[in-house]
Amino acid sequence: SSADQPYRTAYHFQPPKNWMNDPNGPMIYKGLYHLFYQWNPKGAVWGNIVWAHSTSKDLVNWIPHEPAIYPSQPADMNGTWSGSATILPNGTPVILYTGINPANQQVQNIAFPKKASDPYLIEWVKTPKNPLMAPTASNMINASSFRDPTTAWVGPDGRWRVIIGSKRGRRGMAILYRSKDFIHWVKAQHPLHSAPNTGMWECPDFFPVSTVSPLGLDTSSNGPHVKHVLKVSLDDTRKEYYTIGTYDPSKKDVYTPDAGSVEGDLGLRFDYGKFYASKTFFDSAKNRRILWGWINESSSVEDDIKKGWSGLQAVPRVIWLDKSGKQLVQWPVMELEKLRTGRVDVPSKLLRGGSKFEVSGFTASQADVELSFEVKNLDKAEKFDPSWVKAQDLCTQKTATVKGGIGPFGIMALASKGLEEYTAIFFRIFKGTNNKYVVAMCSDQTKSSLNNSTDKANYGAFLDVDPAKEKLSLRTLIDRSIVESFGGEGKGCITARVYPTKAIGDGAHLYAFNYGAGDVLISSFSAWSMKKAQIN
Ligand code: DQQ
Repeated sequence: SSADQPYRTAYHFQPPKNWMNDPNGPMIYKGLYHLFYQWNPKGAVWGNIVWAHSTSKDLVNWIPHEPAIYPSQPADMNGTWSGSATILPNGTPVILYTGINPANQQVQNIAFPKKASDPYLIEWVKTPKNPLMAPTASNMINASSFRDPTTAWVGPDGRWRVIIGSKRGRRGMAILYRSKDFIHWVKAQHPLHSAPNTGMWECPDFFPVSTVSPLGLDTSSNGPHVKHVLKVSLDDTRKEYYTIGTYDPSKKDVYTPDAGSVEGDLGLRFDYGKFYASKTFFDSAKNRRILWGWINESSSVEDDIKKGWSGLQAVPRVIWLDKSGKQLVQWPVMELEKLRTGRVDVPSKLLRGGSKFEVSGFTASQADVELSFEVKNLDKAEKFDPSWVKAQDLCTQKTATVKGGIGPFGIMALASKGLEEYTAIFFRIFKGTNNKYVVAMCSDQTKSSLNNSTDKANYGAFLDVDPAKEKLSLRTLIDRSIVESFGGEGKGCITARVYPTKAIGDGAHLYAFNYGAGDVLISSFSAWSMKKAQIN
């Protein structure tokens, strides 16, 4: 019941029990959305991994199926790890995934639907030809760092391409393979891309984005008005980064990040909080690209075992290239709004420096909150200290109660009545150089729980928004133990896991606050209770 399980979520994807990590093989097939995921059938910690499977008509409500892929042949006897689905030109899907063989080497395998006429794709079969790609004495591939094939794409020469995450020494790389028939794969001489000092690249994702439209593109699309995105998950830091660049399969068949793009831990991120092993797919029904990402626990392993589960998926997010061409933007799929109920609106109001107020009348433990601020007078903004290279450092130093010039202003979610507990999501505005303002978005977990065994690290993102000309918007999805925030219309996303002990159920409240010296205007503020979705 929800009383003994206050941290289980109501509208985030979760298995009924046990450990879950990476999203695998997301796709749409015959009008049904499929999500597979790394799952431990035996417990709440990582191990015994199979591909669990669920399907959905709307990306909100999900029904569970039997695991689709599990160890069953020599090429995957010791593990069925992450991978991706590709829809072939004849419309049928195939899955490439990483198997762990009897020598504990990482190899790439294929699985086919047993009955392509079944929209649920319940049964999957493998070929005795597996593995299709493997480390050998001559190909120089590191057998313990060769995993997570992407969705494959076709070049103008008709050949398939796929990348697999790897490293050589400390150089992270995306090894490229090509194939004419999807069965015989030949390693390309050059990786699609690599970068020094980034370590193992897990779960690479490579996809095209349009420079002229927010609509998504099928993975093989290329040509004018198309840029490419390469995302990698860094095993060393358990953080992801992406670059935007160019890719022409008819020329060198390598990906080149745009000049000035940053590789590694200071690079751009889909999410500046907890978010890992993410993967996109092209939704051909609605012409959008959708991002899935795994949200790990911040609780102790002991607590995970006690509650009997570990891991969530972030809500599926539409992802597209920002008008600036310099970053991606994300927004929760609109289907999620079906769960909104009991809307509460706060009329536009001035939030004076040093004040706060409660917004009530909705279920604050399970909510969708959307608001925007306008700052008419930025005179009080403090000077930006350029040593704050990472917004996370700034947000760690300046928590929600540290007074500033303009900001902190934002919301306190999952707050107990006496504010012994709260998770604050807020903005600070600084004066930068060249008369430009620097906007930081923070998610402050330091007071999120009276339980001291949870990880309360703070997160931060710089937002490419000009507060002198634009509104500063925030949307936060609150779902019992997850606080998933979208700042600047989706330019900065931060996801946090929190485990309040008082701010649960009716004990949860929501406040708007401004602890800066300057006043800010709340120009819009709506909050909804969120209904429970039917998930697994
Ligand atoms: N998880 C999988 C691997 C992948 C890692 C194993 C990333 O395939 O590299 O469960 O979280």
